[in-house]
Amino acid sequence: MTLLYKADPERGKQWAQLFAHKAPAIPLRLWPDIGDPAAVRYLAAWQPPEDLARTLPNLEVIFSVGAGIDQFDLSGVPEHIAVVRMIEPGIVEGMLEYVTQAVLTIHRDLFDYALQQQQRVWRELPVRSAASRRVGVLGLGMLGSAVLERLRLFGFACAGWSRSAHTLPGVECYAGAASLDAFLARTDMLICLLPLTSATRGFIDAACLAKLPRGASLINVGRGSQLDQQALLDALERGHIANAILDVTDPEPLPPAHPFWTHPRVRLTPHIASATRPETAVDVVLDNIRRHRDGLPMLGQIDRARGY
Ligand code: NDP
Ligand code: OXD
Repeated sequence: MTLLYKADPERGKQWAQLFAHKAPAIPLRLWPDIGDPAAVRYLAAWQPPEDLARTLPNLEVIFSVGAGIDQFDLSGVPEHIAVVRMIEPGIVEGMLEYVTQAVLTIHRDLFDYALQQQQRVWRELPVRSAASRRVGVLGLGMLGSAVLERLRLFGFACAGWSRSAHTLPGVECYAGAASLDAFLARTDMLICLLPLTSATRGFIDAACLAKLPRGASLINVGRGSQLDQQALLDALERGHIANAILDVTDPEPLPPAHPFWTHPRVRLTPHIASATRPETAVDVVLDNIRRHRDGLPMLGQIDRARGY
């Protein structure tokens, strides 16, 4: 009953130490040292090996080492293999830090102050209350709902949009395509925390951006291909969108000549908003292995038809 780890090798060493300590009965192997392929029942991976069914003939479960599973080509994963995304407190904490700093950067006018600094200008801008800023989160799952819970504490006017109906204290919840326009029309800071699926690819396009109020800002921490990057550039050019903070792009990294690199109203980070923390992720994977052995549902098992 081996677990094979195939992701960042440095973190793999931490996984191996944690497994040896917490679950010595479950052998953990680090890719590419797979040992007996027939013994591998569990795979923890960012990218599964090619030709999965032949490489690991007795595989039962793939655990994504990230919250997203869009990096897997599910057509190459046989139906009987369960796919589980990462639901663990460490990844939530990282996202709370990232989105909070992004929202506060925009709220406290740090884009404008950076431009003023370049020109050696010392000028106060009027300080607005958090309550006067309307934050809107696309996606009310593990991350979107946690982000809204945190942003509420600052007093922002919070709303979220998702596929199915949700109720979150102090958050205006919108659900489904019919309510999207109303959600966008009341949103000054749009934060994308949708999973990448066929329904969300290219979701933030020219039409979507046009429905935001003039002067709105965008924070994309979902996936790069959810955003039409040219549409964002056009909207920034027209001043319809004021600022964008992008942790994800398409491709990653962007080519050196891409205008985002030098755009004064765009801040880029290299897909670091959050990452699984081995010390908390291993507990979640071990719990799911126990559940799987006991025939219980695993936490985070994805619905292949929905794509997340
Ligand atoms: P969840 O699966 O917990 O939540 C997804 C949410 O999106 C749900 O509320 C779901 O609606 C909603 N949703 C999905 N499809 C649609 C749709 N077509 N229309 C409307 N709403 C939709 O995901 P997480 O919160 O765990 O993670 C979200 C994403 O964040 C990940 O998939 C990943 O891409 C990204 N991420 C980025 C990181 C980074 O470092 N930049 C780090 C970690 C994650 P419903 O509730 O109705 O099902
Ligand atoms: C994830 C990511 O999905 O790091 O976890 O993007």
